[in-house]
Amino acid sequence: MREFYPEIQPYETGMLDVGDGQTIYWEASGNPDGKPAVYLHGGPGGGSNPAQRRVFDPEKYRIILFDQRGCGQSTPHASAADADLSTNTTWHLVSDMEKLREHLGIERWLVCGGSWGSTLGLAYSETHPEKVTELILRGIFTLRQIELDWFYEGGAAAVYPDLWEKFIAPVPEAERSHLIKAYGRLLHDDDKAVRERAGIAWSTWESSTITLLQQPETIAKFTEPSYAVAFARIENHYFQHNGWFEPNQLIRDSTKLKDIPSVIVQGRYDMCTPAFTAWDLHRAWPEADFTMVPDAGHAFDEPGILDALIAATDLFAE
Ligand code: STX
Repeated sequence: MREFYPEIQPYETGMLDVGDGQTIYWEASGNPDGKPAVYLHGGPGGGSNPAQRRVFDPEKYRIILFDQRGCGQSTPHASAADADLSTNTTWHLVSDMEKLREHLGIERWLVCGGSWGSTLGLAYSETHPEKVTELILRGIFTLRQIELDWFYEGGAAAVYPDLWEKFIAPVPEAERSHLIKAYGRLLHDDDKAVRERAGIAWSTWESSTITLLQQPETIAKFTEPSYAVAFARIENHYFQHNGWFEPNQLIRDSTKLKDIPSVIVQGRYDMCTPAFTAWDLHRAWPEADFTMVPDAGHAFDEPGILDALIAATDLFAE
């Protein structure tokens, strides 16, 4: 089993003004003369994480991480009382990636992402295929209604009835037939306590179910109140709009990717983005290498997932 590369620090960081009053945090680590690779974090709204640097050989890659609009160290932060998410959409993020690529003087880069990072990676690559040298995607999520219904409207309650009870607890009974909509209201309530209770419940549900076995440290990190409110608000906003995609758009348009060397990695026991989506993508895009890890959940640091991801970055480093 491959393990993370050693911890490293960025050799350069910055804040990029992307317009609409939004500034995004970015960082570069590894080898400044190495092969450019960008890692797309999850959520949306999850923010980058230093461990994401460590799926790349730092001697071979120039590793770029950034915080998508409204989260992490990007400003303004979506947890603010007066947060306005109207200029935070998938297509704004795709255009931010182009601004960042140009700002860094990168012509083409390897794109790697999991979960929502796979969604954004597909959206970006289907829009700008000529900018992508290779694509590495894990825990495939395409924001189809069936995927949202599975995780946020009751499907996964079949596996986690105990945690589901806690997820729906903040929502008045009369509103439980549309939980995403009900949460959207609670997350923007005038009362900060209501917003935080909702944000923490939302983030607890997600962080408790993304690993095969629950990890208390993961849950603690993702339920810190301002992190949780920003994460939940941004996810909820994207889900209420189905990511601004047409139905099945990302899978349908995967034909545009057939000439890009690509790897898809999916955990069999991924409860957040279940394997049927990765399978549908594999069927539509047979040119991409496809691995179903038999004993893993959703998160990128699950052993079999990490092993397959690093095998892919090592392969493409040559
Ligand atoms: N959201 C899946 C996703 O991208 C539907 C995701 N879930 N949890 C995360 O990301 C964090 C690890 C960032 C908490």
